[in-house]
Amino acid sequence: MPEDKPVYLVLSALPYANGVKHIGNLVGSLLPADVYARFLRLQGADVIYVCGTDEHGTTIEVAALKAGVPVQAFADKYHAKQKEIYGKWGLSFDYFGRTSSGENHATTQEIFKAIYDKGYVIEKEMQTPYCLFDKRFLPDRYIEGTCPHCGFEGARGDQCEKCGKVLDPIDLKKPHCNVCGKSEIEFRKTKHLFLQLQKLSGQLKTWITEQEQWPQNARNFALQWIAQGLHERCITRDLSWGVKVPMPGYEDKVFYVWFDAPIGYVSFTKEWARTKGDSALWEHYWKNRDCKIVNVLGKDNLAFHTVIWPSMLMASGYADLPSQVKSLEFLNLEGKKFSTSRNWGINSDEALEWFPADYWRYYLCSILPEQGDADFSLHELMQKSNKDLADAVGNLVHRCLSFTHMNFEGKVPAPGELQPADNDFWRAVKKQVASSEESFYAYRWQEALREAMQIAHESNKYFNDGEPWKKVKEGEEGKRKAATTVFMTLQAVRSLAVVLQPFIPSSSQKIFDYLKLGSIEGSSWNSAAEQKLPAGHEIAPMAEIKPLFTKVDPAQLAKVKAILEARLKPDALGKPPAKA
Ligand code: B3M
Ligand code: ZN
Repeated sequence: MPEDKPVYLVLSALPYANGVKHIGNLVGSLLPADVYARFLRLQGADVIYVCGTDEHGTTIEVAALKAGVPVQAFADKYHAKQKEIYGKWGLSFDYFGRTSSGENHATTQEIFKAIYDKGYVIEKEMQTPYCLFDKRFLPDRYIEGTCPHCGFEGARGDQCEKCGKVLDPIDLKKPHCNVCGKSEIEFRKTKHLFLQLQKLSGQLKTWITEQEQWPQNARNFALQWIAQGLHERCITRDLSWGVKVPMPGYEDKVFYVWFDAPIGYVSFTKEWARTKGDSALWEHYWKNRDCKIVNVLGKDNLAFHTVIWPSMLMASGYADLPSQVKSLEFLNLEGKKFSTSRNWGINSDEALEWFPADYWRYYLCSILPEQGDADFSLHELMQKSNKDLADAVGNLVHRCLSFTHMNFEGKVPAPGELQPADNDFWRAVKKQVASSEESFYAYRWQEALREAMQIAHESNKYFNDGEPWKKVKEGEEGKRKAATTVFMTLQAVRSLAVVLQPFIPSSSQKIFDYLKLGSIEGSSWNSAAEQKLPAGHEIAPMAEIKPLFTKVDPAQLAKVKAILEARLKPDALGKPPAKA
């Protein structure tokens, strides 16, 4: 690999293999990570995008229990299913692994030993909830109760889903067993292992303070938590499904899911390296000061990515710390929070039955919750698909290409002498290519999309103002002017395809097909600022040039809305759902 390429490792939070994920989950990590990875590839960076399913922990166990399926079979099913769905969304993973892999088990034990040997782990007796009815310990999701911080009634033993605070089961008010539903719980003493976060407090604080490139919410969250005082965190559980603890006396325990899950990032990179026939290649991303490790995740996962995982890396010295923790806020659906328990959401598989992936990708990126929570509205999805995709992009491409067929035999015409308006136009295109790039590197990806889309607006305006359909009828001079307008617009169409590729990859590829330019993945971002189509270049035959997007109609929308509302359950707090 050439030395001078910038090196990136893009990681999106690992979705639990507990079912099919809803689009709120996608927009919070998988999709933005994909967009960034695609952008970096166009930049010519040495980048890999790594993800996989998070398969341990009581989230999966409880879901499997409720489905009446053995947990291994359950995880197999949803790993495969999710992988298939993400393929349809156009998520371009270089590797999509599973935390239940042998590699992840081995790497987790290795990292644990390193942390242990360096003196950051202690063994303590701990009061652990035990269900007298089921005769079993109740770690994490097996116990639920009221959050002591925000009062949310469905808080789990390890974390409150609502306020994001990390919890211990003993903190829960009014706890009940999630298997039998009873409150016959007593706390029993057992031995557990604890990571001594407090020992790393100073080092963490210094490091986080230096991370000025992190989003505000990530940095503030971490610094506030440290300021409140870090305590040791239990890293083992009384379960059998998970990574075994390599210590005598721990035969009946496994590591806490959040201990082995982030280690999956490393293990998957190792597994990817092996598929490349070079098992040491993982170190090029994980033990390389020049590599930027970019984590993309929802704000509910901040605690683990800003403090706990970095502290595991610091304590073990096993691999480099992340450079960026790009945290996304939440997505609401029609004004209400996505909720699996209330059945309020759009699943990633059904979404694609309703509209093509690029419509979702475009709309979701256009409201990417970077600065605060975003509201997903079906009406707005329709409006943006119709106005931005169908009108601005689709029409531009179709008009310009069919005009090329009708007047220039399907070939890029040779331009006449450029006029100030033509030069201004190209300057504007170049400016948008540059500002979109700048927004990408500043981690403002919603803005990057807006900047890229601006090329479509500029191009439509330029084409309209040029009135080539009139000019062609105005003799030789007019025809030359029309040729210039078409030449320039075709260049801009190509540029537009490139800068939109991270967001709507399959539509961008179609534009390249129409322009007979081959695979768009082989092009570069920088080429979007250049006029790459030579005069005389032949485009695809008119019969192959189909409209890129079809308009979403209100009836179709109403159907989707009815489906969603029909299955909404009363919310967990017992209140009937508000009418949308
Ligand atoms: N599976 C939580 C989630 O899906 C968890 C993320 C793990 S990232 C290492 O929201
Ligand atoms: Zn019970």
